[in-house]
Amino acid sequence: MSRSSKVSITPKEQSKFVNRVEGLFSPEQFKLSNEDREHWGQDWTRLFEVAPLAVVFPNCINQVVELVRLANAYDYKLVPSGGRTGLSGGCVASNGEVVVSFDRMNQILEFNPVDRLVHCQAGVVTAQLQQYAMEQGLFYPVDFASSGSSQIGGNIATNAGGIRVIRYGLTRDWVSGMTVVTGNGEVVSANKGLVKNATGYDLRHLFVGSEGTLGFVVEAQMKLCAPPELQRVMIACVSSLQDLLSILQCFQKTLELSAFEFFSDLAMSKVLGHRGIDRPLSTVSKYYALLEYDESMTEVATQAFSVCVNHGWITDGILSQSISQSKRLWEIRDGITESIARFTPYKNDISVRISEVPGFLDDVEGIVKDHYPDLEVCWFGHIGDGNLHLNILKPQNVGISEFEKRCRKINHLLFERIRRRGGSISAEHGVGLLKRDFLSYSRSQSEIETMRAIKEVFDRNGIMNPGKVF
Ligand code: 2HG
Ligand code: ZN
Repeated sequence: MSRSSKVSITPKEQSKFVNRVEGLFSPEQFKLSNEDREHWGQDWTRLFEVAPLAVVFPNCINQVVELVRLANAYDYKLVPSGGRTGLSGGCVASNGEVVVSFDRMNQILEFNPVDRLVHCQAGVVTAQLQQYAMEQGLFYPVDFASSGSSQIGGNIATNAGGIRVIRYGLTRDWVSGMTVVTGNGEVVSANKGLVKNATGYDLRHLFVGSEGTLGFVVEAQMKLCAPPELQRVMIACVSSLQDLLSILQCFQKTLELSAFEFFSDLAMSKVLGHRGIDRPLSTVSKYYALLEYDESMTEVATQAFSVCVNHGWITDGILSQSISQSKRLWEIRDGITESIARFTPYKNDISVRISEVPGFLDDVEGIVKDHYPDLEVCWFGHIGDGNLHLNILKPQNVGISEFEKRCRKINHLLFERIRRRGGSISAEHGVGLLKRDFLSYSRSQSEIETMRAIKEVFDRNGIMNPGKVF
């Protein structure tokens, strides 16, 4: 287990569970070993104890329904498990829960070229959908570093964002319909792929981002769009965080960006070291911005680049000349999470309105200087969406609990600033376990009570991913 667990799972409890599921699932559809429970019972966070009772692999909607019924009857708590690439403990099972893995519900069921809709099971991997879209001459634009493992069900459950939100929006914008098995064991088909549907509450949007606390997404109809033209990638050297928004505005005046990302030199150095790659440009800068746009806009982009240089906002830069060079430049941004994973980072995934970004970066910079002077702090994020990822790296000689305690203390200061600016304590990773105790910084008491009331409607016995979000 990644952290020694206080919850002990006895073989007796496990065999009782096996007796109850035996008629519903074949023996290869559940796993009980320590190794398997550890593997499927956690996400990419390494801060929590992992102690599920068992892991179950349903292969159809009916089996999910049966499992939910069984859980209601015997008070088993269920934790969904997709690609397990989450970063807030949203699918960590630390309390004897049954993990429900969607690995075997990984089929693309149907494609309708007129509707441009792909009907798929929850366990379809993001890259699989992207590849399938390409084979149809179309495009699935939601993309992130974890697209090779993350699953559509998990993306929906967390309303995953990623690197192209600035142009294409979030997962929410690409879900045209979905089927959910609620905590009460009912099968809900929300919206059914309609473009227009004005028949009351759109339950689809309630399930998006609900982190499996209301029900488990089992199928979805995902929209595709026309592919963009070839993209160009630029990395620009930026000396001050405050200049980032000026650069963004300058480029956006004349062209549409597909991505506007930033990262610090520390973030870049970690990737270069971890992957053994060379610096893309000789100039060393405190920060870098990565911009992506249509190739036909190269001249316009070069003009915007010159304007930024003249203002002193950009000091140097590199522009990709080929597809492979674009990939190499993206590799630096995409490789950050993986490269810092061994430092057990404490993650902050925070956001404000774009217009608030400069003041907000000032706030965060001040807090980091005052409270983390002795720690490595890795800055990066989707600053074009107002979303900052702040990773505090754990020094080797400090224990996880002590480190976490310290980070949580400082969270209060950080989150108070976010509250004052009307921002969010979780922009895209979700609340999960990591941000649960801080929810009130972003949501009012009455909002939280409303969410609890909604949970009761769909999950009257509280069996779906309990302890997550609130
Ligand atoms: C990204 O933008 C992901 O790469 C992960 O949201 C961010 O590791 C993180 O903090
Ligand atoms: Zn991100």
